[in-house]
Amino acid sequence: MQRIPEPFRIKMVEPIKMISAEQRRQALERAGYNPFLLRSDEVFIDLLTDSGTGSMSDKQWAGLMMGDESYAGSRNYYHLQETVQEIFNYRYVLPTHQGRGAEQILFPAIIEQRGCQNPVFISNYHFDTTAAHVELNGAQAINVATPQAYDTTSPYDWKGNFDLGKLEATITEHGAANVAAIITTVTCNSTGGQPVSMENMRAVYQIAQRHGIPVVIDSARYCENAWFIKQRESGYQDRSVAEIISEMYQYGDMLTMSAKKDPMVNIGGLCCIRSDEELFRQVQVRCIPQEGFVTYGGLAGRDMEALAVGLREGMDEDHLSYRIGQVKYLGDLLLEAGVPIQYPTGGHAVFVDARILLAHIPGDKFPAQALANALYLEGGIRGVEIGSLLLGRDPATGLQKESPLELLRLTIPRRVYTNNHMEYVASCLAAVKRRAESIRGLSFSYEPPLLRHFTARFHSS
Ligand code: PM9
Repeated sequence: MQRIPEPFRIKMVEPIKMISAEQRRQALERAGYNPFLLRSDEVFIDLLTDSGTGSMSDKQWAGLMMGDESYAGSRNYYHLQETVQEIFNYRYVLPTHQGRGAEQILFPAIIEQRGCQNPVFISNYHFDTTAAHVELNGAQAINVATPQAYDTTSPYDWKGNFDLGKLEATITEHGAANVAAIITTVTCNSTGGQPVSMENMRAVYQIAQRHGIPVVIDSARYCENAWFIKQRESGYQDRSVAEIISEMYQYGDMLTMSAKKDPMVNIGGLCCIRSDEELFRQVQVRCIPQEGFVTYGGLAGRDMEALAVGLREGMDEDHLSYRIGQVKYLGDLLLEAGVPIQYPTGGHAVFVDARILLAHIPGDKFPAQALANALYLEGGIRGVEIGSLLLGRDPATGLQKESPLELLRLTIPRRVYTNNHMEYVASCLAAVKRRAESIRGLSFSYEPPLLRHFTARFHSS
C-alpha cells in the first residue's frame, strides 16, 4: 500500500544547529544533568514535550491578526465559546492560560462544592501538574490504570484504561463522599500516551454516576484518543472523529484542557463545565484573581482565536493519520534496532523502557533520566523522564513513591520534524543502546519539594 505523505506544505522554516560533543558535555554539566535546564539553542532535536511546540497553520496565524484585545467581551472569546459548545457540547467555557490554570481554579471549587472531609481524586493516571494541584488542595491523587499499562512488552490496545475493579475498590475504601472527582485522562500521558476506550470511558462514567461522583476529562490529547478509538474499537470505524469526540464528552461533567497539545497553540487552556451552573459560578470567582477576567482567562484575544481554529484542526483525520503515523514510524525504527519501548506506540510520543534498557540502574537512581542524558550527549536530542523522578515523594511519608514504569519519553511536536529527523533519533538511540552498560545512575545535588523534575540537579552516582 502506498504511504500517504504529510498533509501540508512547509512555508516557513526555523534553522537548527548541532553544537559539538564537547559543548554538549559542558552544557549538560552546567544544567546539573537535567535536560530541562539546557538552553534550547544547546539542543538539536527537541523532544522534551509536545506542549506548545507545534507549528501553527496559516489559518491559525491569520487568526492571530484577528485578535480583539478588549478587556471584556472579546469577540474571539465568543468564537471560542461557540466552537467548544459545538465540539464538546459543554455549556460553560472559561479560557485559561494553560492546562494547570484550569486545574487550579476547578479542583478547589469541586472539593468545596462536594464538602469532602478527606478528599481524594481518582484517575487512570494523574499528570504531574494535575497531581500537584490535587495535593496543593490538601487532597490525595490516586492512580488506577489497568495493569496491562505497566507491561511495556505485551501489546494491548487500551493501556490508558481504568482498572474498573480498582476504581470501585478505591471508592469503597475512601467513601464516595470523599471522592472529589474522577479524572479521565485522554490519552493517558503517563502510561505512554495510551488511549482510553469508549467502553471504558462509558463504564467509568456509569460507576461515577452510581456513586454521585463527578467526572473531569483531562483533555490535552482528545483528538488522538478519538483517532485510536476509530482505528481500534469495534463499532467506531465508520464514525467520524467529530462524532467520536462528541460521544466521549458525554462521559464527563467537566473538562480541563492543556490546549498546547492537540489544538496546536503555543499557549492556552480551557476549563469547561457541561451543565452545573452553580459550580461554574464558583470557578468563575476563582478565575478572575488567578487567571484573569472570565472572557479572557489569561489569554490574549489573538490567542483565543488561534485556539478556536486549532480545536477543529486537531480533529482533522488526515492530520491525525499523519501525526500518529509519524510517532509509530519512530517506534517501529526503535523496535527494529532492539530498543525496548511501550508497545503499541502511543499518540504523542515514543516511550523507551529504561528499566529494561538500563536494568543495572535501580529506580531511585533514575535510569530514564540517565538515559535522557546519554541521548543528549550522543546526538543533541532532548527527551524527558517519565518515571520515579516525575512521580516524586509521598507527601504523607516523604518516601519516594514506587514508580511502576521508568520511561524516557521522546515527545514529537506536531507538524515540526520530518521522518528524516525520526531516523536520526533512532540511530542515536541505537548507539546509546550499544554502550548501555557504561551508563551510570544519578543522585540529587538539589531536590525541589514539588514538581522536582523541572528544576532538580544531579551528580553521577
Ligand atoms: N503536559 C507534557 O509535556 C507539559 C508539561 S511537562 C513538560 O506532557 C496532561 C495530561 C498533560 C499536561 C501537560 C497537563 C498540564 C495536564 N494534563 O502544561 O499546564 O499532559 O498546559 O497542562 C505536558 P499545561
